[in-house]
Amino acid sequence: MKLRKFIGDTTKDALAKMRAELGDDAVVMNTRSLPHAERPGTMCTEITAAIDEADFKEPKRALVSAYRTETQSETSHTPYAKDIQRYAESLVGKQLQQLGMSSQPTRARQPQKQPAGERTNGKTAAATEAMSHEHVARLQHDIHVLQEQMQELVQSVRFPHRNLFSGNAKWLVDQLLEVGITEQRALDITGNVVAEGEADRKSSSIRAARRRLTNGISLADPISLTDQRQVFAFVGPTGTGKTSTISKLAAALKLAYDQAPLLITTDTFRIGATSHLQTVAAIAGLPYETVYSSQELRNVLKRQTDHSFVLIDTVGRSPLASAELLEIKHFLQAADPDNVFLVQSSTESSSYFDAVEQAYTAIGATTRILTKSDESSLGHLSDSLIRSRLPLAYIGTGQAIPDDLEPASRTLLAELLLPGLEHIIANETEPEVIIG
Ligand SMILES: Nc1nc2c(ncn2[C@@H]2O[C@H](COP(=O)(O)OP(=O)(O)OP(=O)(O)O)[C@@H](O)[C@H]2O)c(=O)[nH]1
Ligand SMILES: [Mg+2]
Repeated sequence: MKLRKFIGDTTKDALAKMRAELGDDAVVMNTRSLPHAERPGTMCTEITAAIDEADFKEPKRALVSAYRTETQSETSHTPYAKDIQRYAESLVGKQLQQLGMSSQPTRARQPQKQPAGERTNGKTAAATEAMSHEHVARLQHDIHVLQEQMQELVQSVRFPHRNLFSGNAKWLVDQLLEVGITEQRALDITGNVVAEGEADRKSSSIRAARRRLTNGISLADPISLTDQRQVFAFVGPTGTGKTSTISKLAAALKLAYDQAPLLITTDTFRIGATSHLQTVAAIAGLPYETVYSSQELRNVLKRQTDHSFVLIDTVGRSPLASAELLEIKHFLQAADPDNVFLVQSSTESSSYFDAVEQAYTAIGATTRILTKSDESSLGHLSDSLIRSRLPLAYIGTGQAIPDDLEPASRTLLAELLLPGLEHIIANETEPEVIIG
């Protein structure tokens, strides 16, 4: 039996090193957290691994290397799924054997009565209890290690190309995949991050990946006061937040420019829809009109000329409802707006998101507003946002009116596309520069 220790930033990193060195037959004997030698204040993981001398002479790297060659050559990964499954089973089996448990299903044992003469006294009972505590702790620990190994295997089967990377780069690929970024984009971004030497630290790799994620997304300027009246219409599927966004914007514009925007609703289709905006207008003291036809809308806009901003609400429609979308198009033609904001929720799937864009640009949408970013990461929409012809103007970050609406910026987008990693950036503080 050969024993070796491996240190990594995480258990996953240490396991990867172990496999690279000892092959797939290595067995984890122990893991523990240690203070990081190079980064004071942070922890790393040490794994003690064991392997039979015989196995070590002939490490089973064949599977990994064949696997890599296969994935690099762009062919299907499915033939290797079985190998990985077998490997996973052998790992589990070994761990169970190590714990003195069979990996084979066994028949339930009958509880055995202890002969009266062999009953343990108080001292041995305490010792037995202490041992069993230790045993349970060790079991819990080993199960945790097993879970991590299984997760690693499942990831490798789902996303085989991630195995082209190791260390921080592989970790970055996993972070990108976890928020729904496509495998192809995750690999492209990570490849660039590595090539530019930005994967030395997790914090620098996060920053670099975020820059790359947001670079291709086009942004629109937020609404500002001009010397002309500006008319804005808001369209989109049902419930995406059109009326709420109009309410937020109306309040923000009134606050910023001391100009009360005129609110108009064309959403007379559903009972109660008009009262939503009407109530907001009443509370905020804003002028308000309801119109039932495109001609009526034309008349109102002709009559009401002394407002700097006009915000027009429309009924929510599915991208598949072509006849109803045509009605909205007629309203838009009558209003001849400066901008038609397509209001889309971050919770939409990427395919629905694309379908909505296609249907609504066909009737005149020019700019995008993303809502409900507080309910979902934007990772899964990354490809759609980069491909899109609609620049992004605002991001809705919650239900509160008027606070939860932000002008779109790369900084905000970066945090929404790859969220939840601030603690890593904060922990990996730059080393102090000593001069002299
Ligand atoms: N969490 C969250 N909820 C939001 C956001 N924007 C809007 N909502 C909520 O989404 C729901 C629907 O909002 P509305 O403004 O009525 O949506 P709409 O697009 O006008 O809906 P229809 O008129 O029915 O098509 C409401 O409960 C809003 O509070 C946001 O940014 N975050
Ligand atoms: Mg509405």
